[in-house]
Amino acid sequence: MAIRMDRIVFLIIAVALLEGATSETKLFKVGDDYGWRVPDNKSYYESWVRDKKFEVGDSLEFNWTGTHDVLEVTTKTDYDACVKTNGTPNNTSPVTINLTKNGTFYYICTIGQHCESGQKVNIVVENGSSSSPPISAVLSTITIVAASLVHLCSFLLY
Ligand SMILES: [Cu+2]
Repeated sequence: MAIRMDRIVFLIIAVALLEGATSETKLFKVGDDYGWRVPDNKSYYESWVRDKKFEVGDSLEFNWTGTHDVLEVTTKTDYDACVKTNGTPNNTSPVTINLTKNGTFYYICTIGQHCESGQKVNIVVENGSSSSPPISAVLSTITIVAASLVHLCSFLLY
């Protein structure tokens, strides 16, 4: 029985942590410690984005040394083609961008051929409170499992 009680305590802590995590806003350092630069691997930023979940209220921070900038482009066409002439790039590191609404957002570096070499990132922002069924689903599953274990324990105890 001791083992089962341990598991229940663990699950309750897990639920509490998950609930805490979902309500916090996050600051994403683009590229993490790698920063914002011409990547050795052209798909570096694509891979960086893959395991991230961006929500309204979060922010992005672009950090670099040397000569780079950040330009938000508004269409996938401009992003794919590295069109650098629509808008004014921000060239003072760090650049912090607050994610204030849902949608897909595109950022490129306009220096030289940096964008063509993979210094570009596109992120999808989803509203955490209304449109995140995966996390809610995980939470309710864990809650159900915890409740079942409590029920099972009391059944076995008496
Ligand atoms: Cu650059």
